[in-house]
Amino acid sequence: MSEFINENVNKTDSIIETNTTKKNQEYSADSIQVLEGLEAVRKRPAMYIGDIGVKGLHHLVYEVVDNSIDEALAGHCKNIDVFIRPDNSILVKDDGRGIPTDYHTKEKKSALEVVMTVLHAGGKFDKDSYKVSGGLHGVGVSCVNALSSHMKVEVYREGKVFIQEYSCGKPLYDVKVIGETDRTGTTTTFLPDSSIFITAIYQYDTLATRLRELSFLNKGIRLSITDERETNADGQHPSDSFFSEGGLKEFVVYLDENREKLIQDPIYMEGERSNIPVEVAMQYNTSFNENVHSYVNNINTHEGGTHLAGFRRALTRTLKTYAEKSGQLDKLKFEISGDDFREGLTAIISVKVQEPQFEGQTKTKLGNNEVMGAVDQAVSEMLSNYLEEHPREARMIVDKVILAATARHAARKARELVQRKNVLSGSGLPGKLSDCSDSAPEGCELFLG
Ligand code: 0RA
Repeated sequence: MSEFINENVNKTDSIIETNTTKKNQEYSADSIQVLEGLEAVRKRPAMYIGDIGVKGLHHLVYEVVDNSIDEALAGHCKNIDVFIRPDNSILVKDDGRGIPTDYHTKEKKSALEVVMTVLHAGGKFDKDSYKVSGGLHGVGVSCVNALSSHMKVEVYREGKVFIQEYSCGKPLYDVKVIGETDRTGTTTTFLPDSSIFITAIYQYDTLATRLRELSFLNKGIRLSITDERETNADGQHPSDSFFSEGGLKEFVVYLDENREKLIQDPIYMEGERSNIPVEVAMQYNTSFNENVHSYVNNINTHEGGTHLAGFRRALTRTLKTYAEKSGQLDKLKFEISGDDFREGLTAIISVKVQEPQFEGQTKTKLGNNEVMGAVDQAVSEMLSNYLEEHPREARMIVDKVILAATARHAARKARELVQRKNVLSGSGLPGKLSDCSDSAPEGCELFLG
C-alpha cells in the first residue's frame, strides 16, 4: 500500500511543477498525470501486480474478471466468458450494463477512457455501488492496459457499440461508435506486453481453477473459459463452464469429494452481521486433517486473520457448550483443545469487507477487528441452531471431537512415557542430557517436554 501513497505524492509533485512551469496549465497537468501513472506501472510492474512471471501474467485476467464480478455483485451481470485467443491474448466478455461512456467533464474525456487509462479510476462513477471484489493488489483495469502491448474495449450500451483501442496504455483514438446493438455489456481484449512479462503463455488449468473458485464464491454467476489455441477431436475448443447455485455449500462438497463424510450435508449459513456479508459452509469427514479456507472479497486469505479467528472461536465455544450440555463429556478426564474441534473439518469462510486491511508476509491476513465479532456471531448462531435441529449429527460430531481429544491425550501420554524411560535409563541420549537425568530429572522432563 505504501507504494501507492508514494505514487500519489509523486503525482502531486509533478502537477504542482507543471502548473508553475507550463502555460497550458490544466491540460498539461491532466495529461501528465495520466501518462505518469501508467508509465509508473510499466516501470515497476511488480509493485502493482506482484510479479512479472506466470503469476503476474494470470493476475491480469483476474483483474479484468474482477470488474465483471463487481458488476454481477451489483446485480447487473449474469455471464462472464473468458477466451484464450490463438495468440495468447485474452478476451473477457460480460453482459453487465457496460462501462459508462459519457463525457467526463473533469478529465475532459469519455468516462470509458478514464477507466481504461487512469490509475484507480475504477469505481469513480458509482460511489454507492456495492464494490468489494478486486484483486489482491486492487489495481484496476488501467494497470492491465499499461502492461498490454495492445488492448481493446467494446461497450454495448444505450443501443450503441462503443470502442477504443490502446497501445501500452495509450489510446490509439478517441472513444467512437461503430454500430448499433440490442444488448448491453463490456468486452475487453488484451495482449500482455512480451517486453515486460517473462512468459507469455497462459495456462488453461490455472485460469479454469480460479474461475471455478469464483463461481463457488459468487453463486448465481456463470463463468466460462474457452481455449482457442487448441482444437479437440470433435473440432471444438476445450471449454468449461462453472455455475454454482449452492455457493460455498457446493464448494465444500467439491473439496471433500474423495473423503468419507461424517454427516450427510454440509452445515451452511449465509447472512449479514454489522453490515458484513458472511457466508460459511462446513463439513466433517472421517480423516484427521483440518481443511479450512478463508476468503475476503474473493481473495484467498492464506494467512487467515480476524474472520478465521472469529470462526474458530465460535466453533470451539458452541460445540463445547453443546457437548457439555449433552452430557457426552461427563466421563472425560481431560480438557478438549481447540484443535480437537477441527480434526476432519473442511470449511470455507467468505466475508465481503468494504475496506479490508491486509497484513502479513504475503498481505493475505485480514486485520479488521470488527470482522471477528461479525463472523463469531454468525457462526455461533448457525451452529447452535444446527446442533439443536440435528441431534443425531450433533452426537456424531461430538463423538468425533472426543475421539480426537482422546487420541491426542493418549499420544501425549505415550510420548511422555518413552521420554521418561529414556531419561531414567540414560540411554539413547547425548552425554549432556544423560548426565542431567541423574541430577535433575524434573527439570529435564520439562526441557524435553
Ligand atoms: C460503473 C458504473 C456502471 C457500470 C460499470 C461501472 C461497469 C464496469 C465494468 C467493468 C467490466 N464490466 C463492467 N460493467 C459495468 C454503470 C452505471 C449505470 O449504468 O448507471
